[in-house]
Amino acid sequence: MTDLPLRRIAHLDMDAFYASVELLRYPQLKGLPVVIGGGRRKADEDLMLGDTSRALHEIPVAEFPLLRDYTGRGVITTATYAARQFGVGSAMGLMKAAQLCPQAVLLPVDFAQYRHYSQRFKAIITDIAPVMENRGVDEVYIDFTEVPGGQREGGRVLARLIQKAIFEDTGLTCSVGVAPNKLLAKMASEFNKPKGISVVMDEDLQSAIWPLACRKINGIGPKADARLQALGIHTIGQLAAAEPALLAQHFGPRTSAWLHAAAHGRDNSAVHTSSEPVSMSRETTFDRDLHAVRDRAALGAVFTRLCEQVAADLQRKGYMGRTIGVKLRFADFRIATRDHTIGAYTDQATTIRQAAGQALKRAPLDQRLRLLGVRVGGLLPAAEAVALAAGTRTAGSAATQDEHNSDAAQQAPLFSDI
Ligand code: DCP
Ligand code: MG
Repeated sequence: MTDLPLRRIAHLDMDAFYASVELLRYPQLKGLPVVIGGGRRKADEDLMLGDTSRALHEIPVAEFPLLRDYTGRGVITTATYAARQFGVGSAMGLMKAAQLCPQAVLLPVDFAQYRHYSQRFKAIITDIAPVMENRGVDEVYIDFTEVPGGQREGGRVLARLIQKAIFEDTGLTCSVGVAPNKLLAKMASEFNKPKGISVVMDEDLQSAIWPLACRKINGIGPKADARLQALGIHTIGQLAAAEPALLAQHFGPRTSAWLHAAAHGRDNSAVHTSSEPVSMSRETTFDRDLHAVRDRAALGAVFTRLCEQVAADLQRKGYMGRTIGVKLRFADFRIATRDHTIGAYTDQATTIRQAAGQALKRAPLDQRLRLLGVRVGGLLPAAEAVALAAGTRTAGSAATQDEHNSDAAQQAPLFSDI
């Protein structure tokens, strides 16, 4: 008899996502109360353009716009954990928040930036665990069941690996819940935020899930919750114990059956991989470990072929991308990834090869390599990418490209230089 692997489903949610992305640009704001909301205002323009000779991370904290100076009807999209201590959070009006935490720094939303990081962290996940369902800009479900290591410590080991890979590549943190299904995983990812991992097994239902409010079940909104409360049902445990006939009377046969199953932690829904690819990649494991300098001709040829294959994949499927990444696995099984973002979307092998070479220059190459991979991320359907280029190609993006291309400081001749 063969034992089927336990179904292990993860829900991963980024911590204070928009705010954390802003802190990558403005690390001087780390630890401070920061809220993100509203469009760009004059104060934000002044901040960015105040002194063009200095980098964003050099802007003194004292120059940032504060919540106390805000007037208008904008709402908070998110707040750093330091700001949440004052009771401010998502969906609250900025003026109301200003009363609770006037000293918070207020930054405008920059969706393009959040989308970029969203694609990036998702590409890292699918590199490690390919069955991933997109749930929005900052959350995904991942099927750990068949992934090597996905069963270890109930999924904790793989969750830790993914957290680490995302942090090393982006500087962003996330929280992960691993459970027998999506329903429980979604609840579990909140248990230890931020930077948390929570593992829930079937036998934890009573202790970990039943004390929670019914609202924690994804699918029970404020209206259903109010009706449950009216019946004296506040916790998931109470919902589990409720008479099915009573629930059916108030919610109808379908919903009541679902409520009953959910309260017992039952959910069979599949992890749906998205139809829109986040990235495309090709990789090769070598027959014997290769050295970046001594085997550079062989490695250079493989590298070029991988770029050609990814380019062909992109062209065949009709996508273009602008974040070109390399993945290395060393003789000791460590993995390193490096990205290089170029000014314009591409599906061309030579452009990919050039950018991948730049990414590779920043990777440690002192050890023998077992595996080499090339990835193109930040994908758009080719038609959209072309339209975007026609409409918005600016001096700015051309400059970015030049800057990157002139950055070819040569050291030891590595295969990236071939
Ligand atoms: N968001 C928004 N408006 C809301 C809620 C969220 O614009 N009412 C945006 C901003 C968040 C992002 O979506 O950064 C992700 O939402 P989350 O609920 O996951 O919140 P955070 O990631 O900010 O914080 P947490 O650490 O609690 O997940
Ligand atoms: Mg989040």
